[in-house]
Amino acid sequence: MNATSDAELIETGRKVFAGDWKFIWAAGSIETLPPMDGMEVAFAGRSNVGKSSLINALTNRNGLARTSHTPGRTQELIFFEGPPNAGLRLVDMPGYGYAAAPKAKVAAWTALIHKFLLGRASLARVYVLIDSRHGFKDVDIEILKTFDRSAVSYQIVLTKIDQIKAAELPERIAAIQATLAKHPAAFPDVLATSSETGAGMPELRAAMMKLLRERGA
Ligand SMILES: Nc1nc2c(ncn2[C@@H]2O[C@H](COP(=O)(O)OP(=O)(O)O)[C@@H](O)[C@H]2O)c(=O)[nH]1
Ligand SMILES: [Mg+2]
Repeated sequence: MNATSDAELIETGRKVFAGDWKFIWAAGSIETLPPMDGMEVAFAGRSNVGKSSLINALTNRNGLARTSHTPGRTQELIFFEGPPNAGLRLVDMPGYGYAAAPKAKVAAWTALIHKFLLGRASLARVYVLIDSRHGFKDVDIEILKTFDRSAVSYQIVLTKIDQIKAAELPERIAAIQATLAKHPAAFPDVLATSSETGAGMPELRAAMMKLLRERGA
């Protein structure tokens, strides 16, 4: 892609995310999902990785997705919808890897997510959030395997890059990419973000605009 269309996608993304974003639906089971409409992108990651903060930063809304200091609380798929005509929804997935979660709960999470990923034609991509300070944990790798078995492409988004030294970022990204080479469903580019400083938000918004275009929206 050339620089002109990059700039154009960033500007389109800025406009779409400057619009009105609202909560539309919460689903605790596969039977209670909202009817498919437009394109959806979902955000997955360990509890506390910064999913809710990222959705707030993307939409410039502090309280849109509740951020919580109590990990592992949300056990629902939460849907947010952008301005009319944008045709875009964001899905906040329940966090995984909460240390105190009982095995049955983990199994229920995996089953819900697996069904969601298999049956959701409107779902264009899953952004898998990874804390830039910690990189991949074993539980993340387990989740990547779940995603590999699904029909949906996924991409890694590093969070909280304001918490690491700028000089460390390239090696963190290289380490992630080395692991991704073993996961064919993974999109090879890694997005580096901070909800605190806003770093990476224009690029992430633009990436969604690109997906919308590829879908012919
Ligand atoms: N420094 C910093 N802290 C962040 C960032 N994103 C999230 N946090 C903090 O990390 C904690 C968990 O964030 P939250 O969005 O609730 O994570 P979730 O469980 O994945 O939804 C909160 O205390 C946030 O303020 C970031 O980009 N930089
Ligand atoms: Mg959250």
